[in-house]
Amino acid sequence: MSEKFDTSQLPRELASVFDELVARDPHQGEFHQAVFEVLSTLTPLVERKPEYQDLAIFERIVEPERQLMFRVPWSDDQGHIHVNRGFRVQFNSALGPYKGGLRFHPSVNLSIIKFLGFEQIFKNSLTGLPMGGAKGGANFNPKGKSDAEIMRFCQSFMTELQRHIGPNVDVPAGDIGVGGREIGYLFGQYRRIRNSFDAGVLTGKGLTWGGSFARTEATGYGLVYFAQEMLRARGDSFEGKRVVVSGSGNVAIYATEKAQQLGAKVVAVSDSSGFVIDEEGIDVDLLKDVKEVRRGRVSDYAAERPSAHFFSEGSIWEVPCDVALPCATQNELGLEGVEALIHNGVQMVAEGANMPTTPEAIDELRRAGVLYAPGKASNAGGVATSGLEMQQNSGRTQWPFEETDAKLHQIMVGIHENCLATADEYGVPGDYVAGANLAGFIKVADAMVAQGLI
Ligand code: NDP
Ligand code: 2IT
Repeated sequence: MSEKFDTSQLPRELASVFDELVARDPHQGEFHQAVFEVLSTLTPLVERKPEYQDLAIFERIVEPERQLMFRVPWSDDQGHIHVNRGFRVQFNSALGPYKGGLRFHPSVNLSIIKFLGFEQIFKNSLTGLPMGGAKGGANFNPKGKSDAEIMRFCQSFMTELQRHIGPNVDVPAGDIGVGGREIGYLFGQYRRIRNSFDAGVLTGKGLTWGGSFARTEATGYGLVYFAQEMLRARGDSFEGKRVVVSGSGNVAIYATEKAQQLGAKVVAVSDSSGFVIDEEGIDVDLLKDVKEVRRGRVSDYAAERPSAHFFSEGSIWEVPCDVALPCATQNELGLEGVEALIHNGVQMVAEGANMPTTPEAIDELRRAGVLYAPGKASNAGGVATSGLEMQQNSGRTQWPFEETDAKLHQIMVGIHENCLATADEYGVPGDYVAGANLAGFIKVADAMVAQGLI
């Protein structure tokens, strides 16, 4: 996979960092992709920040501080024993305790957890809150499992993970396949083993036991707040826009809700079995009931909504729209998808998922002049509100929804400004990718310089 990255476009110093990384871990394609994307925007730092090279900051920052892999044995409802592999990659703690989600999905492997952990470092830096970067999870498939099986899996996972986390050490949260139910089971087991109500050890908790208002909504709302700023910077708004949202999980549902509150019409959502077109606009209450309460499929939504049609063939990106919000998973939007979007006149692509757009597809968006927001900036609202949950836990308090949502909004406006100001400062005005990477990176790198060789 690494052959597809053209290191000749990097300065020699950064190319050698990348080549050595690929040689060390040749099979980690997703991780290579995430690192290459960041390095390819850092060229100006080679000259402007000679101390980074002298102190091997580039070499150090691409190597996780600690990588944990562990056995997760559990028994199903029939008493059969299964074994999964658990992961926690504690990538960088220069700015604060490690922080980042847990993903339960059959595709999870070390490459995916490393790419997510690497992205998380710079995303967390952009939020302005004191959080390092980490990610974890397991190659466990929650689909079709009973609540009791999910609970036993979470308990077994936490029995090992609890040795490695804590409110000042590492603070996991949700990601794909890990939502409020799983955080509940994980927190219960942590509390039991440690005999300690450390509310700040996990975020995304329930509202009566240390959770924050607006955390459930935060990633989707934050994405739309960021996209709204991009439109506003061009004298435009969401009013009257046709929007396509991929996925139908936590991020997709609340991106849909906020976009529609701002006057847009979301005409399509999806899951791994297909997509739904609803020309009346997605009925968010029905979607929440199908996905959050009944744990159903988007085909169930279509079956209950007269204006909706389900398609198991074709691509959601062929649905004409002004704004596309990929909110499912990595590399879900490739060159073909982007070509279809551009052909249909898309104005903006803003990422809710982590690394959903392939490098070729990003190049094509750039070539066509389509506004593009990279996930590490535009989906930072989730972890930012996790940071707000940690603040509330430290203060043994809980803020009202409106107050927390207003802070989230302010953070997203701030990230947008920071991306644009940094892009200007480095001579690439309007380039959100370079702005996000440079702003996120410099803060972490400067903290590493200040803290010495560790
Ligand atoms: P959920 O598990 O709630 O939903 C995931 C959605 O994406 C589902 O509709 C799922 O469909 C679909 N999906 C997942 N994997 C695939 C795949 N391989 N192919 C096709 N569809 C897929 O996860 P979230 O909404 O929390 O996460 C979505 C994305 O947003 C991820 O990239 C995550 O890393 C990112 N993110 C999440 C944050 C959060 O706070 N939750 C914060 C920032 C980013 P199906 O049910 O069929 O699998
Ligand atoms: O990718 C992400 O930023 C998340 N899954 C949220 C992490 C968190 O700690 O809230």
